[in-house]
Amino acid sequence: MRNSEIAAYFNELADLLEIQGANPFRIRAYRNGARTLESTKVELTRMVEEDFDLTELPGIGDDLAEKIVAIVQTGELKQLTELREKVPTGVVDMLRIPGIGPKKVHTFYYELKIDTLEHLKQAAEAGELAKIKGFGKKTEQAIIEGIDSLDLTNLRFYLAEAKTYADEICDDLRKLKSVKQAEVAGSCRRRKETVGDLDLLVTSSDSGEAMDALANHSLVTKVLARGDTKQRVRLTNGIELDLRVVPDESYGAALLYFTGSKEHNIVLRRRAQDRDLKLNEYGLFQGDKLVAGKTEEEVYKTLDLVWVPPELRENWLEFGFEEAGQMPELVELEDIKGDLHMHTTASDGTASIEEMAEAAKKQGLKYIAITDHSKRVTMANGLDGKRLLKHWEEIDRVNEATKGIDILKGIECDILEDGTLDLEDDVLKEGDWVIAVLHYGLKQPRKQIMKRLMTAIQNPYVHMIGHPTGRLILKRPGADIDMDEFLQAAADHGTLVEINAHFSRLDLNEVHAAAAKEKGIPIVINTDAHSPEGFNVRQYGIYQARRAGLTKDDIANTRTWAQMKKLMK
Ligand code: DGT
Ligand code: CA
Ligand code: CA
Repeated sequence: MRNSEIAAYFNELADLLEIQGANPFRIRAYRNGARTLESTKVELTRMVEEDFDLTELPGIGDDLAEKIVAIVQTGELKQLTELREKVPTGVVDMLRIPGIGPKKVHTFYYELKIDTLEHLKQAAEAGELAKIKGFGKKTEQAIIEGIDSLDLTNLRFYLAEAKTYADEICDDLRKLKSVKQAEVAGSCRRRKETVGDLDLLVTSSDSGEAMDALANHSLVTKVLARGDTKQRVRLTNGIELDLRVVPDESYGAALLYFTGSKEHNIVLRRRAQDRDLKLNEYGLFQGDKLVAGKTEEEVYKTLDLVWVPPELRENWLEFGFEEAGQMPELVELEDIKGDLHMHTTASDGTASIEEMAEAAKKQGLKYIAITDHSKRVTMANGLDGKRLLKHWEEIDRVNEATKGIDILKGIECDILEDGTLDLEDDVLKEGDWVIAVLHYGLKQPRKQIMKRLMTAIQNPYVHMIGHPTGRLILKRPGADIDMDEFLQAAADHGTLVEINAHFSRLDLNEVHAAAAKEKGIPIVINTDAHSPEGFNVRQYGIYQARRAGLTKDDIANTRTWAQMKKLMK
């Protein structure tokens, strides 16, 4: 435990005490103590282990010293745990509003009984805050703007990051004796592109053990709230996680409930009502009698439904599949045989052709296309026609010498701003696999963007449009594309489209990927790897395809290269 983490306990303690209206001297003592700890160079954990007398440090008296020892030895501060139970999380959240301190929060909570940011904003908008002494219209406006600026809904994380953290914690909780089952739920289980917060579900004979283990986990920096069966913590990367401990007989119902989506759940609850049943996180009930709840399958079955893969639980495609009596067998990672988008040191990759081929083999792939950048991407040392033809000779040589995988001659060719391709047809036609992409001028008007895409789609040597919109999730929107026109043209000219598997691209998105399937366009899932580790994003492309309801057949590179060529122009 770092000193700053110990200090955080005292700062939180001071905040909570002040919200409660405790003695100002005590509050100040904790704040000063926290400051002292933050500036102490010696590691406190070690000092405690070595039995050093902490009261020798300036600003640390008996009370603080005792508390530091407790924190280091147990990871807990009893007084803080008790205070957290008394002050709702929503009230503590108010401290995040710029210019709002514990004193004002005290007034909101104890005088106005406001306990969430949402209600606080509503009260400010209704002019209720200006009625109390010391608050004016200006403060109200500042509070409204302050809450908006927290941008709570937009604080989201890439699936890849959220899932990595959640999986590690989940695996560790599973190792506990008292824990029978543990599963990640929420948007992470549905494999959404981004995750707001993590939801973790465990069944356990001893909820305390699971919660203690979570509180002490190396990825957890702070316990935000703790009840008998619920705990909310903050992880080292800032994402928050809700843990829920449920009895074994409710596991399926709870997993269903906390996986969501809310919209999917609403439909399920309505179906339950139609059958005179009641569905909640504890089970499916007939009166007081539990009729299903141990597994998700059981609950679905009682509602006359087949189990729905979590990726489809958005009240979008799944109930149509149910009605038609055909829940699709969604594509799986193991189905993928080739990867047709990657880079080497010839442009901006970090590994050689051989190294990429070896790494691909380890992933179980049977063929890859090396697709370095074309010359327009000067930053990435893009290839001109002459260098590309040489590079392709080299690829042929390496391919000859490499067993167990086919290495294809590819290129990621830029579609220039003026609507022409970065390389001549005479060059492109020598390759096995040509990707065309938009990199520059993404903000051009729709008309020009469409003109560029049409050039590429209609080119007889272009096999696929890579990351069609060029968006970067959480960073920038994609180009303004008439998606229907784009996909229709691709279908008409036999040009394939990509789901780029990189977690910041996932381009096409699930709605457009489903539309591509509708038009009968084979979709290619590629990693766009720039290093051997780059192949690790393969799974995210699969999740995106699954969320679009796509099966093995819908994905072109689940075929062998020989079979796949039949789908290409
Ligand atoms: P997120 O965290 O914004 O990425 O999205 P979710 O889907 O993980 O949402 P979250 O964390 O608020 O809630 C987790 C699940 O719990 C959600 O998918 C469905 C369920 N849930 C939460 N609140 C409600 C609710 O008010 N009604 C229903 N039916 N389900 C809810
Ligand atoms: Ca969530
Ligand atoms: Ca949640």
